[in-house]
Amino acid sequence: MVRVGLSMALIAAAALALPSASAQNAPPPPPIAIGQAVSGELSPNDAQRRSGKYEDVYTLAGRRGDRIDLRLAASDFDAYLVVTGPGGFNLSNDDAQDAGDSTDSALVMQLPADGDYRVAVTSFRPGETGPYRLQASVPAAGAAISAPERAEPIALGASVDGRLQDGDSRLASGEYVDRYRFTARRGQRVRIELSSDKIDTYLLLRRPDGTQDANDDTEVDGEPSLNSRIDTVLAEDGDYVIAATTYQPNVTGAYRLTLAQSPGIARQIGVQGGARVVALLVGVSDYGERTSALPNTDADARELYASLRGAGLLHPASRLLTNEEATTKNLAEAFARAAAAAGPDDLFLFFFSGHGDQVDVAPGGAELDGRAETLELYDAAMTDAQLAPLFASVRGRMSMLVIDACYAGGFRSLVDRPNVMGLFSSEEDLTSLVASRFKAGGFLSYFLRAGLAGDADADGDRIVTAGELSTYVRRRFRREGDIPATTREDDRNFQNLLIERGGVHVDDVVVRLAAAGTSVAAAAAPAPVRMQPVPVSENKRRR
Ligand SMILES: [Ca+2]
Ligand SMILES: [Ca+2]
Ligand SMILES: [Ca+2]
Ligand SMILES: [Ca+2]
Repeated sequence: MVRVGLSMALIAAAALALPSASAQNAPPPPPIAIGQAVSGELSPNDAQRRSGKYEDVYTLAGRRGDRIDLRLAASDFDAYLVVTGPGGFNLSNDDAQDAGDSTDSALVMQLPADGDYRVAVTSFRPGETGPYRLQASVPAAGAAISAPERAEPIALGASVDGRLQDGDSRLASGEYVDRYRFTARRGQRVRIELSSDKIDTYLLLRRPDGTQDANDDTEVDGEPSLNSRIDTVLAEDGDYVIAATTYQPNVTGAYRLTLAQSPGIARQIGVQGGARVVALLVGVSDYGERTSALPNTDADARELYASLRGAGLLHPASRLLTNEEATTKNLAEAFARAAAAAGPDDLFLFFFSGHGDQVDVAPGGAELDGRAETLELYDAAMTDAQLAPLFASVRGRMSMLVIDACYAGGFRSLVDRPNVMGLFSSEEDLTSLVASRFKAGGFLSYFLRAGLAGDADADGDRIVTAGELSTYVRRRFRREGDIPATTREDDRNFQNLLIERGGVHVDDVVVRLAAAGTSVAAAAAPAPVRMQPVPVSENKRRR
């Protein structure tokens, strides 16, 4: 985060307001110019690149022919500098060549065109934080201009027959390497294959922010082979570099490299988009005479319903039950209806936001703690043991259980068969807080809604996977800092999100979103998130 004066501080605060997935609406980054140095800090409140690296961005207004020496120094993290600009300009540096053992970064640039250049201060590894200093100066006379690594262009859909031979570049570890470059758009899925009948191939893909994918051996037609393949979604616009190399050093020989649009991976190909979410959404704020009311927990269910419908995801058999509608009888009927409707192409989503409680039972297999957890419906409590058979009656492609209530973790035992995933707002013995500052009943409700509407789609392929959703919700929780929670006996602790994926794979599809830019997706966009910290006391209501 930047701390070089008021205007920048405001911009940094505004940038926080955006979920990491929607930086396109961010205000313009602060400027940096030749002769200027800025001190800043990468922090968990910064925007995150797709890879999970934090970044601070500056704009450099450049003229064709300008020469600029950019230095990024940091002692708490391994600095990484990425500059992009007009005409596909793209230069990055990890460790400056003239800096010895230091991990500081440097670029000496000669700008090819007039225009705004984007200078991104980030780290070599995801998640690193700490203070830094970025300096822009006139290069020393005779300083070598940084050039992108030499790489042949390769087009999508092209195959290249090449040969690793004496005289080729080598990796630091001694393997010969040929490099190829291509430009991609965020969200594209590509398949890169490197094969040879002479050499044990090794394939590297370097992303625009310096992160790298690697593959040594892959199966070919179901048989093990020494050939290599990377099938991946490209999460950022920009220049990607493929390195075709070998497993062992000093090996030469012919190879074939193919860059193609990927048909997708098996566990995603058959999953349909559209109105495939059979949702049973329950939110209770008003408990009549039974117990205290809760703010916004009914709205949690209502807004999730509206968001799924706006995104074109909501199956017509879906049901919303709020307040006095949320009775045990209505819930059982709604489950029966969902069970009849949800087919093998559908995601079944059960969502509850309201009070949760615990009742004493004999300690044993199902309740090691001697307490059964309950959902507090409008008319009565429902224990995890009572909910389990209802939930189990619904079959679909995948079932998702989301409980935003005190002691929600007690419902994790319902994740007991394949293709079931659970998200619980707190551990089994701890309370969950009302998310006042988001005007939401619960944090989980709020983050789930934004995530399913598309914010969780980290790689931009219009699929929200189980892994993406888990990571998104966890990251959003982490930004809240420590949220106070207590046990039933008022022992103090913190609200820790619990996610049980059971047998659900990280790449399994939760929802397939409509194509980017369509109006239904725009209608489903969540309200902007306000991130100004508020005192915990405003937020202390528990559920
Ligand atoms: Ca570095
Ligand atoms: Ca290999
Ligand atoms: Ca329990
Ligand atoms: Ca995705």
